Amino acid sequence: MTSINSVTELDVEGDIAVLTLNSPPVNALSADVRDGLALGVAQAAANPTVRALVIICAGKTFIAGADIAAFGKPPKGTSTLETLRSIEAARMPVIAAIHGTALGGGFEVALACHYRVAVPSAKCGLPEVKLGLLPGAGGTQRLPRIVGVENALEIITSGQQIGARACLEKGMVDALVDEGQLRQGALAFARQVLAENRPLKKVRDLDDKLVAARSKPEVFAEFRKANAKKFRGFEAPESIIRCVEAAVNLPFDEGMAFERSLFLELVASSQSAAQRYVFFAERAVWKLPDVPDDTPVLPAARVGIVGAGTMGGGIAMNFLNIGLPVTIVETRQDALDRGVATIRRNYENTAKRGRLTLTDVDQRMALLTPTLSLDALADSDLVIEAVFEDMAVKKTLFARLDTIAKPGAVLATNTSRLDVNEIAAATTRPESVIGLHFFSPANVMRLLEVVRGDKTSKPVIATSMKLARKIGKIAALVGVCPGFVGNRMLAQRQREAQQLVLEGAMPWDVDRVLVDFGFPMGPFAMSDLAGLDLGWTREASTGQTMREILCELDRRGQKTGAGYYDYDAQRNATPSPVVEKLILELATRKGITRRAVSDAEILERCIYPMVNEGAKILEEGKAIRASDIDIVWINGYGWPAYRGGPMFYGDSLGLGVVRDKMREFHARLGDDFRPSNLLEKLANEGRRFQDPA
Ligand code: 3H9
Repeated sequence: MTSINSVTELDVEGDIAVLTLNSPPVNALSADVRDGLALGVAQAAANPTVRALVIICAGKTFIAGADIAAFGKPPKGTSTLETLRSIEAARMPVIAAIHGTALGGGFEVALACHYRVAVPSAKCGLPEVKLGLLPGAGGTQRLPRIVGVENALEIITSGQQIGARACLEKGMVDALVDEGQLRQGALAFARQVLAENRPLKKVRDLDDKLVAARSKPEVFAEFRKANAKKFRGFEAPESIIRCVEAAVNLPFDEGMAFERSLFLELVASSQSAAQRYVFFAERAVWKLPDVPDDTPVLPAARVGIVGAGTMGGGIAMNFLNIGLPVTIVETRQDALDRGVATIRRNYENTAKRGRLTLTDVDQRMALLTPTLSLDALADSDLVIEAVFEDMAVKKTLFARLDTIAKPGAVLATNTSRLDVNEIAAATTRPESVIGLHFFSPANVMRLLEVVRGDKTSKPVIATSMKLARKIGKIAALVGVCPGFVGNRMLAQRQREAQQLVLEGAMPWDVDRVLVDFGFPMGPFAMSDLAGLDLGWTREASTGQTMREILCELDRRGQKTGAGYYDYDAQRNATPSPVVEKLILELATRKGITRRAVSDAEILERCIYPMVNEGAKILEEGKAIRASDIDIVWINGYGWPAYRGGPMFYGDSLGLGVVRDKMREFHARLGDDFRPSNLLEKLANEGRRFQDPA
């Protein structure tokens, strides 16, 4: 065994050399790893007895890609492209031996090898698109030469990880070897290559899979059209498509140069900076400064849910999906039956789309116990309340749960805005009470706000976070305040959207500006979708807001065919002249002289107060870090990932810019716009939310 450098070793078995990389946690392509690879290949080639080389990784995975933290820093060591060139040009067959995940630059290393073998549990993919990048080490040029243009476009623009068996079918790996026997399997494969005198298979020389697209250039136009909605706003997918076009139309080296130039553009883009930030933010949320990793967790094998409405049913599905038994309680048989039927229908729809078998559906439904008796929750480890948003109702329920639930059970409320401390105080065990704020539809939306009360115990927090991860959510731990993080900031945007409409904009102006910014939907279209009458009653209606006026006219949103917009039978929206007239009347009644409101003002008025509110949330310690707030907004409210979340957006504008605009609005429009202390402080110091405190 020879040590090549601090992260690579070379050893020789007979006439085959094995180069082992060992750079935890994921063997990312750091300067040391690249140097080690290039030197190792050279050293193996210089040994006259060596006739083949296996590249393998220690630890839990093959190379998981470029070192994401190193982008934008001065380059060091052998470049990735030089490293790959040295592998491909080696005098003997080089075989990549893959376990774990060969991703991005890691899979590109494997593609530069002459052969690839993998264990069945391995996965390969080019996920750069998720970082606002494209595969910049030949992935866009080599992959289409193996899997064809249509497959390559799909794989690279989705960034999906592909299981080893599917990789074998597509030709992305050449052979599977037994699980746990990667080294031996790769060595046996190498011996076979030598025995059969197989050629050095260089992917760059393949052409047959490209020919079809050369005579059918419309493939690209069709792909763009089919994915226009999915790619809207993102820069990387279009660059990827152009690179794959280049693979088809240019000689390999020119295609590589083209890929390089587009890759460098993306690395320097604000979108990629934002998406790389989000990558680390998604991992930071799990790190809780005062709840260390070794905090004991409580059992969570049996789940109880109170309320079989849309929320309760959706929440139940999360646990059924991972095989946990769920007892679901309602007060009336018809409501219970309806809830259970909805869960079954949701699963059956998934089965119709081929993503579950009917046996899976039956297995999941068999785990569900519907009941009208709260007492049935006596053996639940975790009880989640998903009943009507009413403090008195919730307190009564928690007082009862206190007498029913077993000692140590976690008692969670799914409230989206009520005081978790007050709910906890209705029990004799506030340390067991926590908020688990799921977003609707709860079986689909990735975000979970985990709301810690003043007395919530650390094991209860640790258990909730762990369970969140298990059901595939991304969780942010937040503190108790009205609306928590997400809805508290949303209230700022909603208030301004309403106000702007009275001052001079129309709902469709506000929606257009926010959709152009990157949200999937504007606030008024969103309200129409959710239903304007949520929480509205005719008796309490005062006719003083647009929402009340519309509800009084039975314009309650999409479901009634009219809300802020008019809807046709297919629910296509058009701006409503009726609403326009009502807005003008309301403004007159309120003594507001309408004026032209610019798109820039709409954006600033809707977004900057959110950034300011986020700063208050941080100041009050209701979120652990700015990036947790960004995670909430990206995963719960459709904030475009390529803008990194509201706090990152504030940082990228410059907090001085946000603060100055808030001051200007404050002077003109009043106290809602007073810059927070933290915003003032960071702006004065020229610092950012994301800088360490
Ligand atoms: C690229 O390759 C560009 C090339 O085309 C062009 C080159 C010229 N870099 O996720 P985990 C850290 S772009 C740096 O919790 P898991 C991660 O932050 C790259 N750090 O584990 C975490 O650190 P900490 C394309 C990385 O088991 C720790 O490793 N590749 C990188 O759930 C564990 O990570 C990708 O986009 C990295 N590349 O999942 C793959 N990867 O403990 C990105 C991870 O301090 N990585 N870390 O929080 C992944 O998808 C997952 O990490 C992986 C493991 C599936 C590998």
